[in-house]
Amino acid sequence: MALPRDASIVLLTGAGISAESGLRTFRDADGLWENHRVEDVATPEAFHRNPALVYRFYNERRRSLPGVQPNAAHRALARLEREWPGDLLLVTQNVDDLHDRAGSRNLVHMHGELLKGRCLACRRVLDWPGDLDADSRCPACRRGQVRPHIVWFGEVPLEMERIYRALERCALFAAVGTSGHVYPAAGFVEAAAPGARTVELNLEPSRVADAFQEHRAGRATDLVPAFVD
Ligand code: BV8
Repeated sequence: MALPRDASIVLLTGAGISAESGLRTFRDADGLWENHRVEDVATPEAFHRNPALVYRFYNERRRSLPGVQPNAAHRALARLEREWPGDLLLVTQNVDDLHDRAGSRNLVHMHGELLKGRCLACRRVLDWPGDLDADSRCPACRRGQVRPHIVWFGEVPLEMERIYRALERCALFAAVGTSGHVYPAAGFVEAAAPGARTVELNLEPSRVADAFQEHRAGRATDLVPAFVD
C-alpha cells in the first residue's frame, strides 16, 4: 500500500464483496425478492403494513449466514487492519457477518446487522442469531416487540458522525463492491478529505465512478488482496 505509514484509511464495502461468498447482491435479479422490490420490503412502512413479510425476508437471509464463509477479499481487509500502523475504519453497508468473521474489528455496520434485533420498547440492540417474529420479546425489558436491527430506507444510518469524522481526515478512501445507488454511502467519496486518494474496486463502474480518481475493474477476491499488498 503506497501511503505514508501514519496515513488514515477509510474503506467502504457493499454487497459485491460478499457475492463470491454466495450471498446475493441487491442488483442481482434487479433487486427483487419473492417478486417484491427490496426497496419496498426494507422500509418501516412495509414492517408496519406486513410485519410477517418483513420478518420472513430477514429470517431467510439470516438463516443463510451459517452456510457461507468470508472470502479472500474479507480476509485481505482484516489483514490490512492488523498490519496497517495508521488508523483504519471499515464501513460496511452489508448486514451479513462476514467482515466480523474474517477478523475486522474497526468496523461499522452502517445499515445494521442480520444477527441482531432491536427492542421497540427499550430500544436495546440485542444479539439475535435465530428467527425473529411478531411474538419475539425483549429479554431485557421483557415487554418490547423485537424488530430486525436493520436500517431501512428512510431511516438514519448508524454511526454517521464517526464515519464523517474519519472521512474528513483520511488519506485514502476505497470502495469495494458497491453500486453507488444508496445514499448517504454513495456520497462518502465526495466527503473524503481534500487531497485524499480515492479508489473504486468493482465488477463494473458504479453510479458514482466519476467521483473516484482510480478504478480497478474485476472481482473482489482478485482486486482486494492485490490492492492490499
Ligand atoms: C437516509 C439494509 C437520511 C436493508 C439498506 C426517498 C424516500 C426515502 C429515502 C430516499 C428517497 N430517495 C433517496 C432516498 C435515500 C435512500 C436511498 O438512497 N434510496 C435509494 C434507493 C435511491 N437512503 C436512505 O433511505 C438511507 N437513509 O437517507 O436517511 C439521512 C441521510 C444522511 C444522513 C442522515 C440521515 C438509508 C439507506 C439504507 C437502506 N438499507 N440495507 C437490507 O439489507 O435489507 S441498503 C441496501 O441496499 C444495502 O445495505 C446496500 O447499501 C444497498 C445495496 O447497495 P450495494 O451494497 O451497492 O449492492 P448492489 O447490489 O446495489 O451493488 C453491488 C455491486 O457490487 C455492483 O456494483 C456489482 O457490480 C458489484 N459486484 C457484484 N459482484 C462483485 C462485485 N464487485 C466485485 N466483486 C464481485 N464479485
